[in-house]
Amino acid sequence: SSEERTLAMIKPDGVSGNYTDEIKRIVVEASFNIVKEMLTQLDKDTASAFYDEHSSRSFFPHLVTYMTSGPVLVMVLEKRNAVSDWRGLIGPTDAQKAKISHPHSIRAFCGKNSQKNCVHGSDSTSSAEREIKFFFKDVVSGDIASQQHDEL
Ligand code: YYY
Ligand code: MG
Repeated sequence: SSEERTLAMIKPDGVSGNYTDEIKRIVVEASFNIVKEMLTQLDKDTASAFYDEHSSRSFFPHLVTYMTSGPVLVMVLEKRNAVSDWRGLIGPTDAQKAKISHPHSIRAFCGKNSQKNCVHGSDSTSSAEREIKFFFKDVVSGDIASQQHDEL
């Protein structure tokens, strides 16, 4: 099929700021199917491994502290062009810049700055595959019929 999957996450400031319902409304309205979802609290090792590509950056320790500061909602989203469509919906990394350049984006709406930017989205189909496996080891690519929609 032409369906594609991406890994989305509502970060700690998004969950604690009560943006979950509004973000999920945007997700459904944009015709994504929520294949899987999990409310979880990242520990230091998990957050560090998830963002391993940034481990040498100066912001990395702060990023890990932030990502472990409260619960996150991890979702597998599915639709045609899910990876690029979700990146388009969330907007640029820096939420302050998003408010100017992409005022209707999710990060403009609920993000604070380049760290507390409310949501995550995989940046490529290969990243999506890695990140989906990272959180949902049982999700087999393309095997839609066997997926369960976990209610919180
Ligand atoms: O993919 P995306 O989340 O838009 O940005 P990345 O450049 O991959 O950075 C990942 C993550 O790192 C970002 O969402 C927040 C954090 N971060 C930061 O805290 N400070 C920066 N200057 C850049 C990124
Ligand atoms: Mg990224």
